Amino acid sequence: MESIGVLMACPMNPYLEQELDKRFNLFRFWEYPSKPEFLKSHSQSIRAVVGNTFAGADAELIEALPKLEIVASFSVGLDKIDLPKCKEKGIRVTNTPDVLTEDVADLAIGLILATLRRICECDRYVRKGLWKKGDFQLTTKFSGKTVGIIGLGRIGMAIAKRAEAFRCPISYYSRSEKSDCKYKYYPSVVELASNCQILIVACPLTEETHHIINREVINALGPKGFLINIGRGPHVDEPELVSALIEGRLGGAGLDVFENEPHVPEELFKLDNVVLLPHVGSATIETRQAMADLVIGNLEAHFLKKPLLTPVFSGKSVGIVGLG
Ligand code: 8YV
Repeated sequence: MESIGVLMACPMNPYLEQELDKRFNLFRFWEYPSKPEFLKSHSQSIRAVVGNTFAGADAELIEALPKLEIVASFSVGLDKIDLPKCKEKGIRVTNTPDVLTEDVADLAIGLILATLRRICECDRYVRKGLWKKGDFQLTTKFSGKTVGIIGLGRIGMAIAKRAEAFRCPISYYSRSEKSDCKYKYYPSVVELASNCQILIVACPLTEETHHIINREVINALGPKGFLINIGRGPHVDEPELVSALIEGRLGGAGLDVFENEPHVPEELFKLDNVVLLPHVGSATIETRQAMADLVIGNLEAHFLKKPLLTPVFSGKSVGIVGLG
């Protein structure tokens, strides 16, 4: 397989890079200052693209690679891949579901605790020597709070199970009600937000879920409500969120993702009621290795004409596209 051209869209994981390099003719896209020149010289040899949530395979790249057979994403989310274009051209798509579910759900709970109990701020308080001057202010209890989850896929469900251990009544919004689900369903995000204290975004980013958190939803969640986003930045109308936090129309927010990563609105840096993370939902050594192994396994399966491990499109049939 050493002669097969594989294009890595951006740096994502050293182990993945090293293992791809051992097996394939690996091109690191970011190392080429002129993308058009690179494509002119190498487009005929590239048969696979490896992308992630920062750089995937858009229509322009897909059109520029006439020999492209498979896009293997180092992520569960597929929002950086032009899926209709892949489908139209019979290009296979794989992602990395399941292996990251627990980490992302763990991080969601961590974000809730950090935001409500102000853990990061407490840490800063101690480091600055402020404890000697007096106790830290009181914070907000998590156990027993009502939790609303947008998107009850694998990740949403894993968060729900964890929140249950904190005695939290769970409700959810998704496109349709789940038949075998004990949690309360709300047919609109505004209704869900009006009926919970902690609202968690855990759905895939699609045209329908873009800015699913808007002014109306934020106002429904209210000054005592908390927003937790472990989905995608563009799920949230960020300027609306920032103004709601500044004006005290929202109690607080725990955010792992942002609209224009790695840029984070600077107004948020001044606020004490937010916790800001650099998109680290799946970022543990164990999970990133498992994700990398899935990417490699999918590429090997494809080129050895074996069944794909985690197909989204396997050429003819269409799997379920989702975050978790
Ligand atoms: C990573 C993610 O951000 O799987 C996803 O959808 O958001 C993440 O696991 C990423 O793709 C790692 O580079």
